[in-house]
Amino acid sequence: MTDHDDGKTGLSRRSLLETTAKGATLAGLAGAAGVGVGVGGLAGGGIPAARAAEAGAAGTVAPGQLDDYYGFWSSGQSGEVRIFGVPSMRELMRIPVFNVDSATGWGITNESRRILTDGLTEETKKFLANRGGIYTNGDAHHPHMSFTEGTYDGRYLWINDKANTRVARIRCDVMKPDKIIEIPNANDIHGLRPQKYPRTGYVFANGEHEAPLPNDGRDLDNPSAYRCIFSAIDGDEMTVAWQVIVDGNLDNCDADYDGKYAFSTSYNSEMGVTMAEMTAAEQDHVVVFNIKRIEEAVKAGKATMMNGVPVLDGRKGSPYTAYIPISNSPHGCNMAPDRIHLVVNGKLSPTVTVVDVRKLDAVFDGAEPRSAVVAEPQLGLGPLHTAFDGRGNAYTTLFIDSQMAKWNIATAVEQFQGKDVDPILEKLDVMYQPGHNHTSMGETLEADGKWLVSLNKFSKDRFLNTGPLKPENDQLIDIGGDDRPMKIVHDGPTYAEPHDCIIVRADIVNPRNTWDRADPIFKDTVELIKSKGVDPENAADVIREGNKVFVFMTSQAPMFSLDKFEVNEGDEVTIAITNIDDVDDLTHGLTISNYNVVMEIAPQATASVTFTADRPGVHWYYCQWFCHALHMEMRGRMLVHPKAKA
Ligand code: CUK
Ligand code: CUA
Repeated sequence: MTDHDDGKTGLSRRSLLETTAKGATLAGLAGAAGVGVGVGGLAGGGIPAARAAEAGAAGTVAPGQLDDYYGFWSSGQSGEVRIFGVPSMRELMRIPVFNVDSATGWGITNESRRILTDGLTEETKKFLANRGGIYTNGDAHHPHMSFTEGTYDGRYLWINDKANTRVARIRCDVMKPDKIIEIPNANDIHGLRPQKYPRTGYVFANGEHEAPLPNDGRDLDNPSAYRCIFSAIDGDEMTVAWQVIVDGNLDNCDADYDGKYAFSTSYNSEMGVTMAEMTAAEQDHVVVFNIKRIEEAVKAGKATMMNGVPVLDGRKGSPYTAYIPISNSPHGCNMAPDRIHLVVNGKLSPTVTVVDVRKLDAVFDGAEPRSAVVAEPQLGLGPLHTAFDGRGNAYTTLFIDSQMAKWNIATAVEQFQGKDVDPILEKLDVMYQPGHNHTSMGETLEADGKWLVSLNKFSKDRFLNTGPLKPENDQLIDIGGDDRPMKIVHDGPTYAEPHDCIIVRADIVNPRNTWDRADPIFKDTVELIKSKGVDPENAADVIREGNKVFVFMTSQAPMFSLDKFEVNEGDEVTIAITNIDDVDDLTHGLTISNYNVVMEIAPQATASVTFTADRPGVHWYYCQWFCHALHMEMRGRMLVHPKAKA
């Protein structure tokens, strides 16, 4: 469906361009074969411009056709993960993670609340006890997939929560989070990347904000006692394996392709707390973590246990870390798929700094840290993040210039050695102020150099005015080959605020169509139902135990197995429903009117919710997921008897 070596339509870009005169077939082809063929050009060839634009706006994939890639987008302060199709840029699904969701009941159902609370510290549980028991916001920046031997393996996604210092794991077989953990000792997890080799393995996570350790109310005006912490999470167990205290704060991170090093940028090596202090030094740094030395030290018992986690002191001079000076306030940190070059993006400096990771062993043996720097091309104003095409080129977002700079890594190295060459190949205007960018498979050894997404922070005039709050603009760029320029083929307005995304070949991701009845996410609920002597798949039971009432039902289009039940005011009611439909896409739901209760029950799932029946009266419960011609009729009544008046 794309114009790159298209196996499906058999149409090449060239053959399409040659048929431009045949306007009638083109409208179809533009959709089927991709706007990458240049809709603007085709419009001149006989299709009305509006029609061509429509083909473009509809995306590069025709209705009914599937995308080549899954895109996993973060959503910043919305707290969720979004699944896109690439190259159509169609939003396929949302995965609630750190937010509370009105459609699925995430944050309301017992199953989701278990996942949202199991990984919290006792101190946080206490803090949340009279605040509804869960955090209701999150700030999700960096979604990244599990790796095996340098490429995505389709098992999991991880995502950080900068707002409440958490890391979530999403199971890619069902596209739901199954573990969310709070990271002790650290503050405000920002940068997050999985280990690429030999597998994930570790998930590296940066605590961005430095704070007193322990953070118990001391030291407001003694920032020299503030600490910043780098964490390695065991991605299989979802526990923190070890932590390292660093100098400076931590921003973004990445890992190498050899399993030896992880890297984190620091924009505040000064450990300043005011803007003037944070930007004072000419040089900040990237910290290199020596994974083997850290593991050995932890094993040898050299770490201090803090809140159950072994913590090493990796401040300057320690054997566990190296600090490579980088010009003022670096931000993104991106490992190239050539396995050699790490690109550190300057932000306040117009340069990116390229580190040759093969030179890091020598640095750990005492060589000057800057001896690992092999290039420092000047790209433009505000370099934030870099992506790669697997052909030796890099693409760096320039926030202030509103541009994407394409440059060649080898040429940048030659320039650094004194040759009179210019590594910049091309600059493309993007709309406007790009933060992250990402190429198809670009953070893996299988980077394929087909598509580039620019996540722009401002859309300004690109869309109909939505009032003072405007969408961001995620633009899809056809990288093309090295023989033709980059081309923006799609404008994608998005709600707050995708910071980062990954683009994964579709064959790597293989979600289920219906739930496995033995799934661990609702195992506790199934056991609860069985413990009361009820078969979840044939349930139509109301069981009272004191003031606790259990209501067990099934759903099968278009009926719940109970069309009414009665409880007393003040009862603690648990409703558990098993969706016995096993037809693809036949999701039911339960909403209880005027009760703040909602849940999604996808095919073969069991879901449950617990609430206090403190509002007397007849309350309809209904299925909120359109499931059948008689969907409106899929409802029942809960009667809450009022307490006898004294
Ligand atoms: S950060 Cu937002 S644009 Cu959180 Cu990766 Cu750079
Ligand atoms: Cu079941 Cu609508």
